[in-house]
Amino acid sequence: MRTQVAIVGGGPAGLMLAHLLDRQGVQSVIVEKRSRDYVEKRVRAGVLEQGTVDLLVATGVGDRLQREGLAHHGIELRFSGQSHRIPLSDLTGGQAITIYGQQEVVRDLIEARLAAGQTIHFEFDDTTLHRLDSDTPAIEGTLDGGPVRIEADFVAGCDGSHGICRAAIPTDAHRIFERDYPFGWVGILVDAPPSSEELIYAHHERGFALHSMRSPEITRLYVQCDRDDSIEAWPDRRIWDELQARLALPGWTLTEGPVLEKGITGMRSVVVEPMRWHRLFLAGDAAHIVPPTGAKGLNLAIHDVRVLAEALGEWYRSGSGALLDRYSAACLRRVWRAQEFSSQMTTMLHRPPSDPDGVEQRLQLARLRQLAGSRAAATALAEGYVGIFNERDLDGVG
Ligand code: RFL
Ligand code: PHB
Repeated sequence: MRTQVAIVGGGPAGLMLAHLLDRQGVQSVIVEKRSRDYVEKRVRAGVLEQGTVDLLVATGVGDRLQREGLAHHGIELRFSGQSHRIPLSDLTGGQAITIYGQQEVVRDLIEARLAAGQTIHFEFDDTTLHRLDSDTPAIEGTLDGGPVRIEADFVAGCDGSHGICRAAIPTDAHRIFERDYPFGWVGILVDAPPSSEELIYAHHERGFALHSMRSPEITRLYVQCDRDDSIEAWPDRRIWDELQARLALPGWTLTEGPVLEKGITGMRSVVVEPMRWHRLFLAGDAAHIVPPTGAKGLNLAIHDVRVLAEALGEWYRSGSGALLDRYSAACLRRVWRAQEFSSQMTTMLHRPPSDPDGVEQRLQLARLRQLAGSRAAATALAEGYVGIFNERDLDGVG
């Protein structure tokens, strides 16, 4: 098989890259380890920045998103038994976030690609990468039990945080910056209407909790757990008890319901520099991971592939590699800004495993009170949350 861009991974990054390339007449092949059913049901992100929504809509894959996505104009911070609203839109000149499940974005992109007559090789196994430092890189693997080789001009590594592409870069050709946070999240998807119209980020002495949603009928909830906890340690009743305690507010009730899905995830930050090695380009979680408190991972993945598609488009149109050469640096500025925002949100809201003299907790509360009392502080948070990252400095590769 021969194509122009071979894409490893059919998550949001890989699917959106293929979509943007297709719109410029650049051919691609996607290989995805999992089945279509699995990737369409994998529950993950829920918060889309305005820029992400605008790109999906502008490129013809936003119809259902516009119909079913929930526009949110504020978020709530809960701490010390009080609640404080950050009016995102008022503070950012009208920007909003949209609640729309990542698996819905994935479904829409798969549908668009298949409707356009393009292929996605699901259940592609034993992927290996070859000759990435030549002009003729290739991917090999097995499909339906038989060997397959795909030759290409470029390989896009969109295979997430546990993929093979990052590891294909020789250790002396890149640096990995990593930080593990000493806690994790237990997340549940619940068949019950949300108990609040907006997202609630709760700081509590028992630990962090988050109330989110997927639709007017489905609630998404997260509760801070220990880094090494297993999901078996969190039967449904324990999760509900912690959520009820951490989100409690006089006059407000958290509606419980059947748990549809349950998962546990560690919190870490990773950045790979540079995001390119010869003909291999990393994008999305393959290149960087942010702790989910800032709701930035999916949005960064979409931003990466927008920049990459633009650069590959230029290469095929004019033969110029100038934008490809700037790809990594252009993405990394936004990545580090998102890391900084996510790290601040994470540190401000989670209970550290050890805080013997209570200093950390007092610093967190001082910061939260500043957000509640200062328009300047709240504006800075709102800009980070909706994804206004000094556009002139961060956007595009030009
Ligand atoms: P993905 O989604 O992991 O997709 C990678 C794909 O590659 C496949 N793959 C392979 N395919 C072929 N050969 C191989 N050897 C392969 N190895 C792997 C995998 O099966 C998979 O289909 O990465 P991508 O596309 O970069 O997308 C990134 C996002 O998934 C991620 O950043 C977000 O989910 C992060 N995130 C959030 N981001 C937001 O912007 N807003 C949010 O509200 C938000 N909430 C979250 C989140 C992530 C969470 N978890 C579970 C870590 C909430 C949570 C709890
Ligand atoms: C979600 O709805 O899954 C969600 C919302 C906000 C976050 C992370 C995840 O910060």
